[in-house]
Amino acid sequence: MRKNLLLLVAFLMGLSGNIFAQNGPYPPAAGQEGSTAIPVNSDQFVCWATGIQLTRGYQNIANPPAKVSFGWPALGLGVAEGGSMEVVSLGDAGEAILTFDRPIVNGPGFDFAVFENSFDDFFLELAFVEVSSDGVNFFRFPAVSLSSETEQIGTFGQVDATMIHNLAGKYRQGYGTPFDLDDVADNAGLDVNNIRFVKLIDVVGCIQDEYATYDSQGHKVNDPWPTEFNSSGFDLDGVGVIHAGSPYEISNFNDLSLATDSYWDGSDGTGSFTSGIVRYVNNYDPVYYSWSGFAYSNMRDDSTSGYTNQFSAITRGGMEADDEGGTNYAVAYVSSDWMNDFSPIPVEADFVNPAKEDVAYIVNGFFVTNATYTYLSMRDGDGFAKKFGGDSGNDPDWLTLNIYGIDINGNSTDTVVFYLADFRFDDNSQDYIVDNWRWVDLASLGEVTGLRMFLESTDASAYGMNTPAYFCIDNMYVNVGQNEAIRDVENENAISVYPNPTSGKFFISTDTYSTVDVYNVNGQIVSHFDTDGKNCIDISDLSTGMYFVRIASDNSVVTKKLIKK
Ligand SMILES: [Ca+2]
Ligand SMILES: [Ca+2]
Ligand SMILES: [Ca+2]
Ligand SMILES: [Ca+2]
Repeated sequence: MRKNLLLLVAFLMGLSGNIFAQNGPYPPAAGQEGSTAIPVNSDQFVCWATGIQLTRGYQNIANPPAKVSFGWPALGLGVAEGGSMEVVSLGDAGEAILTFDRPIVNGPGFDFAVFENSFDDFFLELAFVEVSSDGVNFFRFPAVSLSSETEQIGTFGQVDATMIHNLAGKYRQGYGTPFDLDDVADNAGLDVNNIRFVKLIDVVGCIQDEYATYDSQGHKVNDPWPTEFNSSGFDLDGVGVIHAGSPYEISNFNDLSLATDSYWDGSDGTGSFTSGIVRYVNNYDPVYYSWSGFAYSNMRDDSTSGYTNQFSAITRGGMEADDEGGTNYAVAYVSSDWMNDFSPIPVEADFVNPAKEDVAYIVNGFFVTNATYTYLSMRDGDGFAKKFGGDSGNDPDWLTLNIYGIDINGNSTDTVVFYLADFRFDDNSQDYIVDNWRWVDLASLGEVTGLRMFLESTDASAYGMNTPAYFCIDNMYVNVGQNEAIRDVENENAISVYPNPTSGKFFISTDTYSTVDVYNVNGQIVSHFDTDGKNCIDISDLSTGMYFVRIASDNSVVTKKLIKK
């Protein structure tokens, strides 16, 4: 409601006319000659962000602690709506890190574009833009702001688009501000043909020394400030990609059917579930009705403490959840080895492997958050586990998620350690328990045949962890394109299957094969065909979904992915 009021007031002020001539050297507003603005419906866009790690900033950095709350993370994903409301507000100095189903690459001209929600060409709320290939080292586009460094652009002030460059938010809603990776190509540590992350950082826009941020030329960046509303700062509508590499496989659990506010815990005895090409192992004990390993859920309870709420994430839903929560994610429970030394038994994920051949892929990473049960136990303590920090708040407690891979030879890789809670800071105000979806980068593990994960806590005894041993994940990105064998298959133009997707019959572009086997995503053969001189295969009897078609001839085997619709 306050947002609407802000928009109305600012709109009426805008009607009084723009106070600027075009004073600067940079491209003008959308629709004007020489503008670089790209309309949201442009066919240049090949994909949009599919993952987001959001860190909200203050409504007013000079008057903490109230933070912005307008919109929700998923409003920064997918195709930009081009309106005022379908956005997520970053707040003063807030940040968003976006991930994509495909790497962004440096093609001719602009490579991606960022959409903000400004309702006109002047109320421009700006953000710095950075990119990364590894999720660790981010490189900022060389921004320029030639706006006044001595006169604050006020709460409803105006920015001249011709005075700013390489800052997101330059153009009004419905028009993307484009970025060319050529501008950051000289950075060691950045592969402009493998950009996996785009990071947006609200500029704050205050010119007081205490809060000022600076452009690449040392100018203070000035934009409308203060904007002490729940929608303060840069408002992200979406990030569209113009030049992209080969797609990743994404395991996001949205391909699993689940009723609202429910979960699957393995009590049907199947022992695992599959999302995309990743298989998640579940152990269910029918005697004790207990489970460990992975489950999946769309539970939304972020307030009920205790074991009865073991299937909820503190985020109230998965990566794509809206204001109502929901959408699927995975919940893991790490049991301890009570038969022996009570050490944690790692939970397991590996890949669907239809050809039963050794495959290893690079897992880019996934998003993680705390389970509600674990979060509330660490925050408040419970009958089994301590309150993190202790009564004084000074105890240096922590909870870590530890992830390692299994390489093609069956050996364990290095371990990536991620802090789900960290109270080791001398300044207790910096202590935190993760309550949003956070990216965990796993590319450093190299090519793996699967992942193993376990938890460790400072609150433990000889009988294992006291802290509830749960965590939640969503959106695992697997880079199958890095695997030479698979890449060769994908690039095998000599044999194709078509149409793909198919509703029943499909054709193979050769009749020299000897056998065709169709595998489901669990690696089970569901159909077998011997050559009979025909190249038409009928799978009308199979249910809809993804299959692998393995075509064998005397001297080669080719596996093709096929969608039955
Ligand atoms: Ca480019
Ligand atoms: Ca805005
Ligand atoms: Ca949006
Ligand atoms: Ca999901």
